[in-house]
Amino acid sequence: MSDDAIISPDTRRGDRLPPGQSLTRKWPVLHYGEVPEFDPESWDLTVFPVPLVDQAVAFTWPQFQALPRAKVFADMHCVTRWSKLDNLWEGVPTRELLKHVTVSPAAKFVMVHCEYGFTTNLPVDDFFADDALFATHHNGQPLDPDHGHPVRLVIPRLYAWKSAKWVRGVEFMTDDRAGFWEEWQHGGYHMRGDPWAEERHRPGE
Ligand SMILES: Nc1nc2c(c(=O)[nH]1)N[C@H]1C(S)=C(S)[C@@H](COP(=O)(O)O)O[C@H]1N2
Ligand SMILES: [Mo]
Repeated sequence: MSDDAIISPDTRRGDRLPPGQSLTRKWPVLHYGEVPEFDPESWDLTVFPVPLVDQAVAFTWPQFQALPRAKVFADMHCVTRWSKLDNLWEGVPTRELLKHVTVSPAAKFVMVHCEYGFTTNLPVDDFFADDALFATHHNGQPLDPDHGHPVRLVIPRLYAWKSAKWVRGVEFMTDDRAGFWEEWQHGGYHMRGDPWAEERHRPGE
């Protein structure tokens, strides 16, 4: 662990393994679809829509790289029941966006948009948690393409499917909408996904 890291509060629990999870020492790769190619010329990270933000912004790769950075020490819990503890992530805190846009109090949820149309939804407060990061590095190394290079979201206190890889956009919403794994045809995963409450699936319809 590094002295200057933000410590995710879940790593301070006496028992760091949420109910129904097993420890893994390896780092599994888990996603739907192909691993995208990274093109620094065309890559951007967009934040929208007006009027939920006062202005839509798009960070180019050089602009994103110039943003202030932080480290986060956190555990990772996949809904398929593996947990990987002791991760040191590095990147740009999600809260950094608040220095570039004013978010309306009417924005209650976020839809995260990724390459190839992958999406995931979460409450705005979880998105802006102190330990939430747009990560570029893991344990001192740039992310592998498989793990989300160049930028993935890390939301340590929710199940890892909310930690979207190859993130490209942040959409604020007044009402919640299901992302990819949250849609019924892809499993109906939970709209929030708190591992300590075992919020694996959405309550049935
Ligand atoms: N773009 C994208 N991000 C994604 C997924 C995905 O299918 N597509 N799967 C999620 C799931 S289910 C998990 S457990 C984590 C796994 O991250 P890892 O492959 O780096 O271990 O990525 C999440 N991020
Ligand atoms: Mo997962």
